Amino acid sequence: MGSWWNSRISSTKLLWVIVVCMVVVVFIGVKKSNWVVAEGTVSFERRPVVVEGGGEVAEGPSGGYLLNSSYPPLAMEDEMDVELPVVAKEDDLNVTLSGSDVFVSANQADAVLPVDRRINRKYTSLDKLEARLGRVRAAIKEAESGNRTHDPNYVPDGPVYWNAASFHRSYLEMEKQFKVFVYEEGEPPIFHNGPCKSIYSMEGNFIYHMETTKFRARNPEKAHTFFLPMSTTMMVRFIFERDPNIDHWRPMKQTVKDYIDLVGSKYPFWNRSLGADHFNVACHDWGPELSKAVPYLFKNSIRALCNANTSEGFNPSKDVSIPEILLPDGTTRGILNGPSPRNRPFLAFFAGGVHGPIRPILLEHWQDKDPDMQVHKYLPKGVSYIGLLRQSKYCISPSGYEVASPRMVEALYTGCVPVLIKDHYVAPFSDVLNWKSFAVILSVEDIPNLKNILTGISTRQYLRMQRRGKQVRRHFVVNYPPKRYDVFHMILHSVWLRRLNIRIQGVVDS
Ligand SMILES: *[C@@H]1O[C@H](CO)[C@@H](O)[C@H](O)[C@H]1NC(C)=O
Ligand SMILES: *[C@@H]1O[C@H](CO)[C@@H](O)[C@H](O)[C@H]1NC(C)=O
Ligand SMILES: *[C@@H]1O[C@H](CO)[C@@H](O)[C@H](O)[C@H]1NC(C)=O
Ligand SMILES: *[C@@H]1O[C@H](CO)[C@@H](O)[C@H](O)[C@H]1NC(C)=O
Ligand SMILES: CC(=O)N[C@H]1CO[C@H](CO)[C@@H](O)[C@@H]1O
Repeated sequence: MGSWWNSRISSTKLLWVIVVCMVVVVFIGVKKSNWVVAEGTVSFERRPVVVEGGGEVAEGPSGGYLLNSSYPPLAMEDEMDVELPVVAKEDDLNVTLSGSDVFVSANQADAVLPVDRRINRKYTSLDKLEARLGRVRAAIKEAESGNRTHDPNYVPDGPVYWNAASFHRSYLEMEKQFKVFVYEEGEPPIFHNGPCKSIYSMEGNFIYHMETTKFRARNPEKAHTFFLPMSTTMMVRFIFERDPNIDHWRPMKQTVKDYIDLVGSKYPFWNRSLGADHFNVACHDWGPELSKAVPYLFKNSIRALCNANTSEGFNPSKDVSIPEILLPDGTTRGILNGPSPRNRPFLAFFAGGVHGPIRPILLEHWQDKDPDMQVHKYLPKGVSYIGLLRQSKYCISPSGYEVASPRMVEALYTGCVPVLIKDHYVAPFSDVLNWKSFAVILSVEDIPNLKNILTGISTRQYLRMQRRGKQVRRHFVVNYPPKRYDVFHMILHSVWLRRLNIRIQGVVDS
């Protein structure tokens, strides 16, 4: 044991870790790296991540995600086969996230010595993997100032990105390195399945594409993250409790809990990170609530949610906002284009149900008030919704019952500039995209002034936003099979970024 070890760990703590222990180390840098900070568009709240039992608190980054360039130099791959220091030096760590239940007591561990050797080998591969991620972080950081890499399909560029060069490098590194292990446990229709049509289509789409993509690792030892292939929408459809005398959440939450218990007892990975390198997707309104079935799923795991409502615990430093995309027949056929700005006679358009607190205010001020402002409840028969999107310069996307709505993607698909009126919402891919460059972001208080605000935007600025909206469209398009830079890859990239921001470390001391 090195002397630094003795000097840093008290003898009581040493007892805990004496034979085998696992420590999850979450690296959270403090630097505001502008490429992933969504200034103003969304509120990046600081939310503490509290791990039960451990009592230690990991603070979220102040303002965005970080790629702290001053990670300690990492050993080259070849050297990694030799045993590594048991824990990172204290100054390497920002926050240590270590629940007491990740420690194995000396007595327990004595009895299972053969297992230790197995675990030992496992950690070596984890350490290699982490070392490679360390080099990726450095490469992404370097890309901010370096020359651009050639890319045959598309080179991200321009103000729609917080930092196009860093994003590009991060994307290319993801393509080279990222490996996701998909648990095979669970049966359809709840698992390995999900809707691919209609409003929750992103759930089924992602699950299906994740199971068939080249990013899927067959060997979990080589995986950076672990995907939980469960569908909230399918749970609601098949095991929702309709008896009003019974807690209707219970069977669904029990299913989530049973699944995590199953994979957590069968494999070492959930316990190793307390869920921090695990992720799931949910587009259904109840996704956030069902994730509460397992405290670590809610607090530690990467939850890719359509309903990225910060008031419901969405934490942008670890969770991923995904777009809600309404696919009537499961494809984007016929909805991916629109006329030029010159051929858009209406200033603004909205049509939809009077759900939630914001829409009544919008309708009160603008329904049937002004022919430039096409604001309606439901459209009369024979009037085309998609046609009005195409005839309008700005398309209003207010929250309904939930923050997510397919309207902003419909706007981008049809060349209409989205106007977001949402509270507590983190827009999809805000880690990479600067929404303010291609959308108008307003608060509820702006509604009475809506027309003035929109007419106050110069034609030049409008044309810029419209052009940029067409540029980012590729990031929201659903393809079969997925294409580079499309919505599947953007969701995966957001997960990749979250994974880059943590460091998981197995500790063996023998
Ligand atoms: C990066 O992380 C190191 C160690 O965690 C820390 O000492 C340093 O202050 C951080 N750098 C910045 C710019 O935040
Ligand atoms: C960037 O490109 C220029 C010209 O092509 C070259 O001279 C320079 O060395 C390159 N810089 C790096 C860091 O590769
Ligand atoms: C993970 O922890 C749980 C609860 O502490 C335990 O029941 C389970 O057996 C552990 N899994 C493994 C693979 O050790
Ligand atoms: C977001 O979460 C808060 C807190 O649970 C809730 O009051 C609100 O209705 C949710 N949805 C929207 C659209 O804000
Ligand atoms: C040990 C260490 O460097 N801790 C820092 C982690 O980051 C927070 C801010 O996010 C700092 O306040 C801590 O000092």
